[in-house]
Amino acid sequence: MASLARRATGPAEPPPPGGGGRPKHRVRVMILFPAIDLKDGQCVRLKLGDMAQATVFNTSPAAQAKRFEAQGFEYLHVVDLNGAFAGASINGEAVEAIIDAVEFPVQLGGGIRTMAQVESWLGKGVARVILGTIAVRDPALVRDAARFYPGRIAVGIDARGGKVAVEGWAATSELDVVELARRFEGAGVAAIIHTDIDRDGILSGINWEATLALARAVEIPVIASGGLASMADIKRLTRPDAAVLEGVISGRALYDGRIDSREALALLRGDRG
Ligand code: AMZ
Repeated sequence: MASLARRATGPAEPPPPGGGGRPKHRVRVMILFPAIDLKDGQCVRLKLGDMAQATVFNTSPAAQAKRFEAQGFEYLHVVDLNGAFAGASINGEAVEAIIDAVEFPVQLGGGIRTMAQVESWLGKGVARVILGTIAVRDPALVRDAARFYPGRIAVGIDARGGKVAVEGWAATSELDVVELARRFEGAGVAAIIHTDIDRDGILSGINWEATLALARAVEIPVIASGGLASMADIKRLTRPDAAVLEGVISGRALYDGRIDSREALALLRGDRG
């Protein structure tokens, strides 16, 4: 997909061709985002978001990022886990090493809670930032950021039983997922990344029902996350009703070889490219 952002030089995606705006729920390319979660400078996967249950998959996040790029992925998903708990970027050095090591666009979340942090990361070459906790606490800030940086702000909605969790998932709000998502309609938000916490890192399969319901309820493109387990999930993405999605994030299944990157990318490109 030639329109993906390269570095901090403008909106992540130009308006689609054809004028008149994007036809509702018509996504051209299904993106498979490999995930790098950073804990204490290393590339890890957690189970159910629990920092005590971390498996280290690579001690060099930059080397892992290069590996994903060489495998043909087109967009990298990075989370600063310590940052999500602390409310500020903690693994900044590792993130900068990743950005320096690769050419493909990187989206970054975890601990980005102020406009200054948004600007700083976009200035350093992150293609788009993911805002989670602050989207609940201060939606106006997210709308302002999206207005200043159209196409470069994504909202991370992490759901536990349909309710939105924040602060590294240590706290669950009373807010409903769709209700939160609707606060950003028309604001220029590039994507909503919907993570099902109760599935994350345990290979139990994507929560299709909740993710597709969200995607149908809003105009903002939705990315599925949490639980991607096997090629069956990838195949599920090629079914017509999944065309409302912009993509899917894969962590553990890619690291432990349950999903073969070549096979998965070929399947998605064959069907959607
Ligand atoms: O695994 C976790 N405990 C976790 C996680 N992966 N907690 C937060 N996050 C991710 C969210 C989102 O991408 O999925 O951190 C980001 C949100 O961070 P913040 O600081 O904006 O709430």
